[in-house]
Amino acid sequence: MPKVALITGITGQDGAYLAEFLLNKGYTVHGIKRRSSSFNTARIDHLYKDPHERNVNFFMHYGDLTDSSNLIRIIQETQPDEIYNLAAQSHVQVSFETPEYTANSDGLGTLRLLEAIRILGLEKKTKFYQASTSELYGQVKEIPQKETTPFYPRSPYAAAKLYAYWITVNYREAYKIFACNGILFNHESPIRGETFVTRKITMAATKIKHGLQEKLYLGNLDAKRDWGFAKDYVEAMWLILQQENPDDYVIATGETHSVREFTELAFKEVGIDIIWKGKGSEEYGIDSSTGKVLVEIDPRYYRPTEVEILIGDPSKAKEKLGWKPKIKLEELVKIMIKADEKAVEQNHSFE
Ligand code: NDP
Ligand code: GDR
Repeated sequence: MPKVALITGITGQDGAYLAEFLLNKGYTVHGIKRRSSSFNTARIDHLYKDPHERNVNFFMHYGDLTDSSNLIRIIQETQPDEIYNLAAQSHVQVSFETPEYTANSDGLGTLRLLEAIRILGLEKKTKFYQASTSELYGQVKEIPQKETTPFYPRSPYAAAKLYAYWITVNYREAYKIFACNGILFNHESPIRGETFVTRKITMAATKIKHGLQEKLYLGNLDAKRDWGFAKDYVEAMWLILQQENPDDYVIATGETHSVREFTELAFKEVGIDIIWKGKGSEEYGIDSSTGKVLVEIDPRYYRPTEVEILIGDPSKAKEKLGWKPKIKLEELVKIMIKADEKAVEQNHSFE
């Protein structure tokens, strides 16, 4: 019998890559998607199979992490060997505007899934992966950050994910559920949400090159992140659940770069050399050959509390999982720009 996986957040960046990865491994994959008034399945449409066909191994269920009865029913019906909890209100800045909802979906949502496993008596059968985050380190206490580095969340998102982290550890210890945290540092791709800074930058650089956008407005250029490639990271999620014992792992590249550096790389990739002038909120980026201002600061993108620097130490994952990142920043930027170029060209041909 093929293994059965249930993925929450299947319509997101990681959910889509993980679904593809598990289907390639021969899993039957069930995903939970939210009802929406507009289409929200663009990232997984290529995996869709008509449920009337034979040998279908990919199924979608309507659901929401804020609805326990719905989660219990889906888990009862699907009897998963592995649950990957990737669903979340995942935008840090938005969490300052919707803190209660973020706590409900990201914090309590994790508890609801773990309780469902317990209520259904699946403690011995169902393994559980929790999408934990480098945001837990927040105001960092150690560089680089590893599994033993103390947490100091700096946003409602991170505080909600802190609860989710610890409830996962607690259910592992209290009920012997094979429950694990992957503490993943930022990971990006051509299907990254368009309001996260990397994708916002690669799309803007591409559009500016093609004359489809005038300027890019950004917030804190000094923030530093350890950016990896999402496809590499979903493999780590799977590896974490294939070990003999449940445990928590940092997944990162071990390199850190500023938003300013990422911006320079993206513009360089489309053939524009950016030079920076001014300081703080007055800083701006110009095209060195034309002198045109292409990047400006909009303080609206500053966060009430910021995470200034993240850099992960993935040694444990390397040693125990045999995992290491294949794609580093320069190549990641190239992959993202190439995909955005293609999208711009395709849109053009429709105009
Ligand atoms: P996305 O924002 O791309 O995807 C989030 C997914 O969660 C979407 O499918 C979304 O549905 C779904 N979702 C949101 N709220 C609910 C809810 N209440 N009930 C059910 N589903 C919901 O995130 P990523 O794929 O980038 O990240 C996956 C997970 O990993 C998230 O939990 C995130 O917090 C965490 N994480 C991400 C990192 C990253 O760098 N990408 C790093 C570390 C952790 P819809 O499409 O309808 O909006
Ligand atoms: P992050 O990602 O908050 O690290 O959370 P994001 O790309 O939103 O921000 C990264 C850094 O860039 C700075 N920044 C801007 N950010 C956005 N979104 N838009 C801007 O215009 C901008 N200008 C500067 C931010 O201040 C920040 O310092 C992501 C999410 O995927 C989380 O779900 C996940 O847990 C963490 O990564 C690890």
